[in-house]
Amino acid sequence: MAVDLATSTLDEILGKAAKEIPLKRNELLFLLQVSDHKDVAKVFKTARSLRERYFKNKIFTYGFVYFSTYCRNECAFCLYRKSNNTLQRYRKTDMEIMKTALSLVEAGVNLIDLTMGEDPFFFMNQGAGFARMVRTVEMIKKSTNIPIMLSAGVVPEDILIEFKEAGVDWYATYQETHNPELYSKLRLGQDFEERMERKRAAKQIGLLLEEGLLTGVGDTDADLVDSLEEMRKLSSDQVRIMSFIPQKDTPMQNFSQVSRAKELLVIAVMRLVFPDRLIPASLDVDGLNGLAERLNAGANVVTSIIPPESGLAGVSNQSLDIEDGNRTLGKIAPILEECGLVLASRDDYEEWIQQRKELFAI
Ligand code: SAM
Ligand code: MD0
Ligand code: SF4
Repeated sequence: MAVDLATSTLDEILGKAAKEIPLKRNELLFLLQVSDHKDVAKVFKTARSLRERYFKNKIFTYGFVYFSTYCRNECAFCLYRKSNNTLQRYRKTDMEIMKTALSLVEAGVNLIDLTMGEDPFFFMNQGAGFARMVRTVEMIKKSTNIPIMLSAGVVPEDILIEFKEAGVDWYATYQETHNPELYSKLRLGQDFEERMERKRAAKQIGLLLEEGLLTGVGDTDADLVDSLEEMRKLSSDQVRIMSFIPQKDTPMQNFSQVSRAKELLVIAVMRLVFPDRLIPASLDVDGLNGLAERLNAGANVVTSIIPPESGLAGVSNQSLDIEDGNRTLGKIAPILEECGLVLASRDDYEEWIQQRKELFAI
């Protein structure tokens, strides 16, 4: 019977994944088509057991500092695209960035993610505007020794080196898709290869790398499988997927909302393909309410923790859960507990990144 065949195929694929035998393209495509409730639950269960093998029950947490919402780009999916003039933008001062970072460290996050749009103020004169930001990073690092991620778009390579020397550990720049044609409709006017190349350069310099996907933007399962392969080739240390949230006053505002089923399945498949990597459950997509289902699918990092009253924004959800304090460690901890998970310590996190950096040490 067809149903039995499908079940035995699924069991066979999951059996291979559990033994960490690399899955073939047709097997990955099969997994992305799983829709029966019980079958999806099986995929998630295997993903969780692989997470446990590498990370026990520990979950990492990242503080998010969106320090400038100005941007020179026109990404079709993004609220912060240059021509959106319905928006009140901000650029935080060095002191404000420091203060927010310190409060997040104090609260107990494992990493600070410093994110901005491609703010022309920083990018002017081949990146000369980054000089003060580099000093700010240095100050945060000196006073806290916290791991730091930079998500500032396609930063010039020499500036990336300066950031590395100042204490940046991670470079995050999401391709969204590895299908160049789809990319050109999403990241309007931005060079596909240049973005990929900067990630390879960052890895060469010795930075850890996060690669990310958007789903619900016209991507197919074949595109998603291609992306997994590209992530493997990049040796991405952290891999993510987020569901597209339509934004008012942007070209994609009338795209229909997608169910979260695909995002969750891809999180699980990422765990099967990259069992030892970091995979975020972002609070930016569905807030605190969406956390348990992402952890249940095999994610092991909670990202986009934002202090209330900081005047800071989210990316895919500008204000969701921020002022009411729902993006804090205090709110996350009980959800982890319900999932049988615990907050990882700074030592746990530093041990992971140290071991990961040593893998690629030149
Ligand atoms: N400006 C830099 C850049 O684009 O690389 C750094 C910001 S980056 C963290 C912004 C990311 O948020 C995008 O790469 C995209 O994956 C995600 N994002 C933006 N708008 C979104 C939306 N409407 N729905 C879901 N995710 C979105
Ligand atoms: C997040 N809002 O983790 C952040 C952002 C940028 N490195 C990450 C998309 O959800
Ligand atoms: Fe700018 Fe980044 Fe938004 Fe694109 S995704 S418009 S680069 S902030």
